[in-house]
Amino acid sequence: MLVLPTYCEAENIPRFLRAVRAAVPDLDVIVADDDSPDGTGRLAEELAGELGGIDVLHRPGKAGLGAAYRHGFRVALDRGYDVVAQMDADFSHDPAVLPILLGELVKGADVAVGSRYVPGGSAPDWTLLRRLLSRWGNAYARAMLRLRVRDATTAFRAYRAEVLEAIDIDGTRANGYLFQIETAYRISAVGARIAEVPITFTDRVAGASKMAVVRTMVETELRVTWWGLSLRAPALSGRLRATSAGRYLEGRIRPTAAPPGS
Ligand SMILES: Nc1nc2c(ncn2[C@@H]2O[C@H](COP(=O)(O)OP(=O)(O)OP(=O)(O)O)[C@@H](O)[C@H]2O)c(=O)[nH]1
Ligand SMILES: [Mg+2]
Repeated sequence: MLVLPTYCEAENIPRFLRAVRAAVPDLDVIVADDDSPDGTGRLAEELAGELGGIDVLHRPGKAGLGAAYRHGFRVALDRGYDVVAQMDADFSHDPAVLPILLGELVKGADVAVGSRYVPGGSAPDWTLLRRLLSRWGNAYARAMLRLRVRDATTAFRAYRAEVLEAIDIDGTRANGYLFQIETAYRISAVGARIAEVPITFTDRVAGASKMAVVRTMVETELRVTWWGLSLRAPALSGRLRATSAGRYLEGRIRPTAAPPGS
């Protein structure tokens, strides 16, 4: 089962679903759409009627890709699928790589991730600044959280279902891009066997980016620092958790305005 969160992907979704079907004909798909005003959900329904094996979750409104993934993963797990994959629906991830990720699970991995930061992987369309920020963010998260994966922010992954249950996927809190780091942290902590497959991450083919880069970076580093502190000094973080700053860092209270792309 492949879970695809979508928000305003009308320009991509028909071609994308066909490309997924062509890459792995027997892979079922869940589209988790947050009531995209551009009609992505309706288009996905049309494709579902035509191609079969596609379900569309019509979520009530934009709640962040983490929330959409949690929902889609839970539906896939409840339906008893052994393998649950995830990817962006904007062609940043090449559907032709799906068979390679799934193949890693057949070879014995618990999780396979499409990685920009192993030999052969890259993000050629990014500016030098964005590349440096992503590299640095990944290195920082890796050191702080003792991650066993080089690309902790990639959203191109395949999981064995047991692993999603083992990491308590329903108990994750992040709604935005941090969701990928939160899950990378959890799979590292439970000792999952992780395979990293090089990918070329290309910029979206069509449609607008929903990522506010600087805001996302700052929020991400704050949370990573907090989790790192909780890992190393549980007593101190336990005391901090009682304060409002601690509750914010814990993800229990949201900043006043929901950040774009969260
Ligand atoms: N359901 C849902 N999907 C979302 C939301 N935000 C983003 N997505 C989807 O999540 C995937 C990845 O997010 P992106 O929006 O591609 O990130 P982006 O805006 O393309 O940023 P860049 O690719 O880095 O430029 C895409 O398939 C989006 O449509 C959301 O709030 N809800
Ligand atoms: Mg994208």
